[in-house]
Amino acid sequence: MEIEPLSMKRIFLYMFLAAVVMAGCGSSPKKESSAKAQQESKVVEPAAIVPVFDGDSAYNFVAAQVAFGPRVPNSAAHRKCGEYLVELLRAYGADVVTQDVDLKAYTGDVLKARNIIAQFQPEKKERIMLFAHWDSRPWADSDPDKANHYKPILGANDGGSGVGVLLEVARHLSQVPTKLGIDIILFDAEDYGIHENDREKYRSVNHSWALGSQHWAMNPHKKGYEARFGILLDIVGAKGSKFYQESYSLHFAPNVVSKVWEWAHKIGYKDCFVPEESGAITDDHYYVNSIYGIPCIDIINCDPESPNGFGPYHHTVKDDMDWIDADVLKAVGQTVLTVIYNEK
Ligand code: AHN
Ligand code: ZN
Repeated sequence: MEIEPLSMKRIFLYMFLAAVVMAGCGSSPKKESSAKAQQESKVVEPAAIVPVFDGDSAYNFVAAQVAFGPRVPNSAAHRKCGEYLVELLRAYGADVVTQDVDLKAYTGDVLKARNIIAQFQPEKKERIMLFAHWDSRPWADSDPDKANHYKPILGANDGGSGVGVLLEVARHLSQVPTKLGIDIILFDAEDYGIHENDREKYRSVNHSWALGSQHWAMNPHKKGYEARFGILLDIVGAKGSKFYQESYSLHFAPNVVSKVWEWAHKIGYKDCFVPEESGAITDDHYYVNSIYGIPCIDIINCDPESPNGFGPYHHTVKDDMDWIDADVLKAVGQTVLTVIYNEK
């Protein structure tokens, strides 16, 4: 019997959908189905081939960053991790440039910061920007134990998870090109914002967070740089994560929010991509939107019920690998891959 090409494509599409729906969002992976998905490493959609995102690989990329220790600007761990990220992205075939810059923290401290820009298919004019922050917070100022309030955080989830997902995306970009050019930008010094105990003393200070992205937005790596849209991944790895639609994202880039949540739902991640508005979060995307003008969104786990608005690990010494769930990384990463491989 002959099978006509379209129905063959359909069969692959259904196999793929079945695989992701079974994996669910934050459920433990079914060994057999994920092995099967691996075998079929390419997924055929009517319009696009979307690679299968490997949650375990992303998990390992998070662990690799955490193994350096807290990536606090001016520390040896920070510098070494920066080198690791540049080398890895180069090994994946990206044209990598860095912005090495002294940024002034609200404390007056000078941070030896580095934004890392990995350009895939740099010759293409039509581009998508994917970004995350790679530094970790110098202080666990939300820790339940006061004795930890001046200790640095490991930032497995806060920082590490977004970068881990993007490194796994980069691995796929090295194997299967997208129609558009992709820029993966890892911003530095996102998490040096005002310490809880300094709120009063520095109440007139604004814009203490996201220093690396503010610098980039005022000094892009290429003159006249343009991208169709951008997606920021921040705090995307914790068990049981829910991703609400963040308010600045809805304000600046409502179409991008719709596109991303629609794809997430289509491929089976309804449970964690909740189509409801959360609050506004001052994060790297705020500055890329408001200063530079690229419409971009923030995929970020927040918890409206918790005292600091995020999960219980947030800005505590417990932001470690124990919180990281490969299935959550997969839900986010597969959604991002589906979005970027479908863009033409
Ligand atoms: C503020 O708390 C103002 N912004 C949160 C952005 C953030 C911190 N993302 C990670 N850590
Ligand atoms: Zn943080």
